Amino acid sequence: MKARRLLVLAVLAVTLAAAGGLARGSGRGAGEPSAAAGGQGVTAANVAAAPGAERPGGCTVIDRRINLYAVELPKDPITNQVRLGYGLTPESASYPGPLIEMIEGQCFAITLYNQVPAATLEALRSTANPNHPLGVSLHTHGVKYTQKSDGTVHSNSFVPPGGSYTYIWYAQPRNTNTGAQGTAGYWWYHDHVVGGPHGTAGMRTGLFGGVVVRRQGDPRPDRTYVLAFGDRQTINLRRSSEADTCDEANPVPGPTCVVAKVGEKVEFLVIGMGDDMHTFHVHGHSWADTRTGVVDGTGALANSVPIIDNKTVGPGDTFGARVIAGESVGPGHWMLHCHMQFHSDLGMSTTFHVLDENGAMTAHAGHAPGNPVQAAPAGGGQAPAAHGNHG
Ligand SMILES: [Cu+2]
Repeated sequence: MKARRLLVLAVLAVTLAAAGGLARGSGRGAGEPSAAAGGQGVTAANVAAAPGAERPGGCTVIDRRINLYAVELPKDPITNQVRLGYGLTPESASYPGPLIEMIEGQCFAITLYNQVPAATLEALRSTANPNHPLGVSLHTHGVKYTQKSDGTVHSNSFVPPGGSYTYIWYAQPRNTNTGAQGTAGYWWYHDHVVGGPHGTAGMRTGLFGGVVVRRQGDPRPDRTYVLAFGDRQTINLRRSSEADTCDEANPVPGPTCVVAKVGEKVEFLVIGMGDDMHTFHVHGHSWADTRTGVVDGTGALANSVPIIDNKTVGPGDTFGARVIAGESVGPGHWMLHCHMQFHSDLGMSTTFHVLDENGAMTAHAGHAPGNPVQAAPAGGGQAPAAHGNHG
């Protein structure tokens, strides 16, 4: 119990550090912390009052209640396409949406509010599905949920314009007695309703985000970045310089600014989205091809784990890659890209900016020297929406 209490305190500390770091930012950064992520000790009565709530077997306590808002964002500045996003508040909505982090054994109640205008949803509706209802939803991978939390039209678990609906996710733990494999892993959530019965238009316009389920005792990273490799050679729906908007004087971690200080443990949650195959490759860094992205232990099994720096990601796939920023190779501007050459040539590339130990950003070769900047605080990137404190 003591160890668990320490873990909870450590998790809380990381969350607070992340909150401090992101508060410096523009407010559009993913994982903008919010009081909405609090609200522990939700009673059964509270949850039962929200439409849609129904618990999967084994979920005896709601550990955390989260409000999530689906909103329309400004159009893409390059393509002028409609953009939607999920946020812990309407103001902080982004694509990808906030990272949702769970620990095995936890059960979350997530209430989704649909604030996307009906006219926008109508314009996104596929002409092949003229009678498809207007709405948004929250569909997830990896964790346990009942039909009522499927986030689909046929199960009537979607949210019409102006409405709300509560989804319940259970990070079922591994149980060697029953054979349950557990739910620890790297997953994603997304809309399954906008445009048609598969939510294709919802994902294409920005309704997606990452889910991490950790097992008790899993090593924790200092930062997590969610990177969705998608259609039209995009990373998080952006290409080339749009996918890397780091301000050299003040890099603010977020969906378009992948930054860490040398020595920090950085976790990438990679998502395959859309119709194409991709590969995830980062220069100067490698990771263990395991469930957590790190090697645990020193035995024969640990010694046989492959270390890789390039991994295939197909539609719907997700995995985690854990690296130590700049370890042995130093700070710098490390390319991070799809290794299908025509994809990278067309802009499926961004940069992993590794700051030095003082938090200074090294200049790109050929550029003027960068200004020293404040150390990006640990826990930046995507701050978990909620985690720890399994009650
Ligand atoms: Cu690709």
